[in-house]
Amino acid sequence: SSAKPAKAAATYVKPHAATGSEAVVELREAIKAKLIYVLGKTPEAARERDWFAATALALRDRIVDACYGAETGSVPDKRVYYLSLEFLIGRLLSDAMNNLGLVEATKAALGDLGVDLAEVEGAEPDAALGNGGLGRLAACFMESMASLSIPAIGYGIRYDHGIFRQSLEDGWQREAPETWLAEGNPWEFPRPEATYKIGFGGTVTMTSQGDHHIRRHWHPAETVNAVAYDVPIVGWRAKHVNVLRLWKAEADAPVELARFNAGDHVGAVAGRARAEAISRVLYPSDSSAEGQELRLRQEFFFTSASLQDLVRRHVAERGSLRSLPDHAAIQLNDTHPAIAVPELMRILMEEHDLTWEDAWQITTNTLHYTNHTLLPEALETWPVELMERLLPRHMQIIYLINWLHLEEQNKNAKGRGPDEAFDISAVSLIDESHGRRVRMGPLAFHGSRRVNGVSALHSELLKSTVFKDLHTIEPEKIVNKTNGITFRRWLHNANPELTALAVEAAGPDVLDDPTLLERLVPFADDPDFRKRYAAMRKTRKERLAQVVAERTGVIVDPSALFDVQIKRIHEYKRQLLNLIETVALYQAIKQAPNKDWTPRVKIFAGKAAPSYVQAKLIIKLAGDIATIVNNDPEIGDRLKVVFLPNYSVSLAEVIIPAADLSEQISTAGMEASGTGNMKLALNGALTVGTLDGANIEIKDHVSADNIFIFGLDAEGVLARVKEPDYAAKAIAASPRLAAALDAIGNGTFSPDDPGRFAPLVDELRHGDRYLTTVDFEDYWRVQREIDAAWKSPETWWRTAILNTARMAWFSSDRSMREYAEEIWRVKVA
Ligand code: NBG
Repeated sequence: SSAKPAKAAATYVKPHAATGSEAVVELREAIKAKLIYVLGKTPEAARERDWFAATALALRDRIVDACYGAETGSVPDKRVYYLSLEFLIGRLLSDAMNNLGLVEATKAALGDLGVDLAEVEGAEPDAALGNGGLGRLAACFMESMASLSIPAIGYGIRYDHGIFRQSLEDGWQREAPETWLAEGNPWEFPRPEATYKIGFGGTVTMTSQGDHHIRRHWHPAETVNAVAYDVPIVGWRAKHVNVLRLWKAEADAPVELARFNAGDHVGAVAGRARAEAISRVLYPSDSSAEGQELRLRQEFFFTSASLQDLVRRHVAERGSLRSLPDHAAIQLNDTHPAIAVPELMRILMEEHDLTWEDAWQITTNTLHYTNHTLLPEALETWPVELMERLLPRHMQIIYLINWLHLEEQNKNAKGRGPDEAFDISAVSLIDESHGRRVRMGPLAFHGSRRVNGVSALHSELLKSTVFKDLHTIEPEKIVNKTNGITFRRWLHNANPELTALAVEAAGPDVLDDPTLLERLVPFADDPDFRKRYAAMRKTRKERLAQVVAERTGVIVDPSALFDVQIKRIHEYKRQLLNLIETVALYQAIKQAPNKDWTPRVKIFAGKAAPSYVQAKLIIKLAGDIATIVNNDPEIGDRLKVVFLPNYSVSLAEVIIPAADLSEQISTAGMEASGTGNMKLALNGALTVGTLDGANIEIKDHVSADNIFIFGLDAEGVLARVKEPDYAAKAIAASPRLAAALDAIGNGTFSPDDPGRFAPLVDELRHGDRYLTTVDFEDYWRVQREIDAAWKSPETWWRTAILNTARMAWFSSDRSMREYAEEIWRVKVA
């Protein structure tokens, strides 16, 4: 794992006689050659990190071969461009080996060299260029597009530092910079020839073109270079390779020589530092807009570079930009690249002489926008003043887009009935009520051909809440595209034991067509299969128990129910609900220690945004509860609580196959989709969840008998928040809840600082925006139902198998097919 210290000593032992097929021999020699000639190391001196780089380079050659094998030189009819500020791809070695069909060969080749593949895999740092679900979704989509042979380029930022490294210091989250590039990245190809100038600030001039035609031209005060780095993404069975193109920011002049020569050695590189800051760090906020100038610079930087790149490619291949919508579909992943609307307009008008009307028609037929949240604090808006200073030309274009849009609405208003009428300010792209701000969601909506939500419920809520009025104007624009996950990573690679069982029961074609997982359904009633499914889980739980012991020192019993909640820490995701239930359970066990309790291990992992005070306090609470509960001799193995630090894609790959229970307990209406819910259910964890996001569709697929649903639904939430004192009433009605809150609030878990958790408890008693108190009793009820279910293993494992068998629809291949057919109009073979 990435958290493991690199071993200084060589693990190399003298190679024994080579065995195996030609592929193994070839691969072995290739890896050795990379080690010696590219890395300049002898096998004796090589560390695991060196073996990793050598292996990656050898496999990358084969990916390149697959590239050229496929469609040499042919121009695809239509390309997809996926613009995302985040790509949480994690490690790439197992992906590459698996998709190239070289897992066994690589293992044998390294074995011949006396090197252990698992150790080499552990030496790869996670490419953690994302915060959570949004970034991981982009990574799953890239893999699926390659597997479906959809010609696509992903565009993002090559951050020097991805999501911060989380450690716990006395239970408090500490953040340290993440350094995935410290030893270089063997997967990437630097492309200095693909460099674009990105402007900021400056002025706009006008020139008259006769016929009262005025042309405007932007003269930026400052330019930064965007330099391309390409990471090839190989699809399943190496039939197709796509590229993830990440932009690095560089200064025009690395050093101002005149200043340097005048003795100002620091000032001479200040411009360089300012330019390079743009791709320095990933903003660590998930579900809240930071509103900082550097963030807007990042957004414009990568959007402009990507648009310039794809426009140049289109012109080279097709000549006229008028056909752009026929050959390019651009997907905006959330509003982070929404500045693409005015930037594409500017490029088309200023650099390619198109009229406003033509440019608008091309723009709005090429762009598409995915919304990923309804939380008001996460909806991006930028102060007009900042936009005018940083992007003066874009601000003018936005004003004109808005003016034309509002004119149109004023015209249409005359024909509208009273029930269709709306306040014109509701559809304006400029918010005038909180200081003047540009609303990026409405801008992306208005500039796109299609807008999608990420689960059925979420897409419906888009229509009735954030985009209610824009939806009335264009009722065809919003469509749903429920999220998915790539089964290659989250089943085949993360859980080879379960994959083997699936292949045995459903046949090897299940690797190509996950819908064949349905063939597992009859096996749910086969006692022998159930036993082996349970054994698979046991193996994975033993492995997780080992990791838990290594990283937290807590010893857990693999025969206990492993109950996991792994995701970003956020109040709406309600880790606090789970922790309050943990306290109530602890109190109940203490009151009746001799009752036949179902032994549980509650496992938490997730990062909090560094500025999110309540979320960090929730992490501390988990740690403090763990300390008391885990050390209480009266409790023993009946209950253990674990917070695993530094949650990451590779840690998820260890936890998910080991989970018995998946906590998906957000306040209904607030989790746009969730994707961890899909990974866990696919691996056979039973879900305890609210009717929120994709949980609803998971329930529809696995059937209501095979999932534990509790709490208010989205409508219920909307109704309840209108009732006065709903939290006080809920607490008064539940002595169990009241007692748990008292314990947390009075210092039972924080004797060193009894008032520590008052801010959490006070918020629940007096506000409770996330209805934690309201859902508590039903959550407690369903958890006891789960305790009882665990006691009948036949039913439990039957249910688990049915979950795996019925999750095929949540493959991101299905999502990508739907996008291709219904949004991008790209044919999929
Ligand atoms: C997140 C949602 C998740 C969803 C992912 C991927 C943001 C802004 N949104 O529910 O919270 O699964 O996006 O769509 O990160």
